Amino acid sequence: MDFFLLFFFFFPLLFLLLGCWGGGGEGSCSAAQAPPAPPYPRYTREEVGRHRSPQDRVWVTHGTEVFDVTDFVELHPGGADKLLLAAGGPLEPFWALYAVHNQPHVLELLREYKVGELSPEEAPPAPDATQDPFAGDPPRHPALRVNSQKPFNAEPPAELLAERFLTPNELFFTRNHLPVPAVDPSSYRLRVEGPGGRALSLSLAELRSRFPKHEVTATLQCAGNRRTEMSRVRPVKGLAWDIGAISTARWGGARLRDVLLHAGFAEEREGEWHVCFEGLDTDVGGAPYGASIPYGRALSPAADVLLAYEMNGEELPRDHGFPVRVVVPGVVGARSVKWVQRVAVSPAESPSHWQRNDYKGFCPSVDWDTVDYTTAPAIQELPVQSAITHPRPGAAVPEGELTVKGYAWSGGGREVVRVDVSLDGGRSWRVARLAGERPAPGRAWAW
Ligand code: HEM
Ligand SMILES: Nc1nc2c(c(=O)[nH]1)N[C@H]1C(S)=C(S)[C@@H](COP(=O)(O)O)O[C@H]1N2
Ligand SMILES: [Mo]
Repeated sequence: MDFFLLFFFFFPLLFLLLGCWGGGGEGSCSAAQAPPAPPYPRYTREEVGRHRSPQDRVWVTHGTEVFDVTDFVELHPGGADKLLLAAGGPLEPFWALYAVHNQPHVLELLREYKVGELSPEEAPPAPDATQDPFAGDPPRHPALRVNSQKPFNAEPPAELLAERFLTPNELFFTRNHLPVPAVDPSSYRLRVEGPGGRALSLSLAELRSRFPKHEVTATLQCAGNRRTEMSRVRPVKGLAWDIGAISTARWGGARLRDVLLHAGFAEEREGEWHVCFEGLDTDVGGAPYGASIPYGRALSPAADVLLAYEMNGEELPRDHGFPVRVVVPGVVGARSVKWVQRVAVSPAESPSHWQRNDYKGFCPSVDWDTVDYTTAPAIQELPVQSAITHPRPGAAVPEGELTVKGYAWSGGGREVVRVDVSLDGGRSWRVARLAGERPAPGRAWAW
């Protein structure tokens, strides 16, 4: 490694010297290769995004600076394939996964490749909903594996999933059913209502200041995670998720319980009650995305249900529910309603399509033409799950030693106690070393 680094540092210098000596004549030091100097040209994120391969040049950003690292790709100590994941976009989410880059010499090295500055963020064009309801969607990280552009559904590259316990916000999987609503945080209101309590209307500032901030590290998983593998057994309808419709973040917000108690709702209620959520995203008919959870879970202090306004220490990104989303740990992602605008206590489940006519499990002989959704309960807690993130299927592996990485998680706060790995089709097994946090019993919300 030391040899590598010396080589990187001295190479540009060497090049300059040779250029001056070898070239002879006047002005030969201002070689055509000389990197652009200040004032740097300005580029938009979109322009940077067009440089994603050695043929088109490989550009990346760091902060507001733009770099052309094409000539570094093959020299990268972490491998060309890894570096190329960041091509066309910001380095930060990847460098959050590989802390080896948090050293001054790495930034110095990067500086050699500077070619420009990002132009100040242009205001996004006013979305013309009649033309394209998705025109107002936010920009996304180019490394995401996109399963559907409109609505936007994408997952992080599988080989990065298990590199870090917390998934960087820019790489967290996104599952949208509808266009991303544009919410003005200063006029945002959360309504809370239903029989047995008084109606509340909370501003974002009130939600932040009136209730203690509670933090929970929780994995969210979409019910469709790994559908591509399932489809190999038998074709199923739905987005072709690989193994990445799952991610983990540290969520911060008010406990739903605290807000409901503040509104006067009782700790416990007789009979079957539900807490219903409505998002600000609506379908063409104006119906919002919605879902519900049982009342007991919403009120339970041990269930850690949040009205979250923070994700990994930052405000929620637009794709993940800015300014406020529900986070229901241990429960199928569909109930963690984003852009939540209304919380309603009700004797009935959410009337939403996504509560009543989707996200349910049936016998293998039932199909889309014969299904009767009323015969199955809405999925809440998910079962145990695990997948290998490295190596990927079909990858060539070296002779000798191989490190296998992956994730394991269970719904309902149930702790994963052991993961066994077989390298010979199940004849012999090895027990994996588990990384991550030590959870409180029954509250193992994270992978
Ligand atoms: C222009 C972009 C990048 C630059 C300039 C860069 C630079 C470097 C440097 C200088 C090192 C060696 C650090 C040391 O050991 O002191 C390194 C290592 C590494 N980089 Fe990067 N890197 C870039 C992008 C990336 C990306 C996008 C990823 C992952 C997706 C990545 C993954 C790694 C890994 C895994 C190592 C450790 C290799 C090892 O020690 O075996 N790098 N990088
Ligand atoms: N308002 C709203 N909330 C929503 C959705 C949605 O489309 N609209 N999708 C749900 C589904 S199915 C999942 S899996 C999670 C995904 O959350 P994420 O995009 O932050 O990963 O959000 C849930 N909450
Ligand atoms: Mo989902």
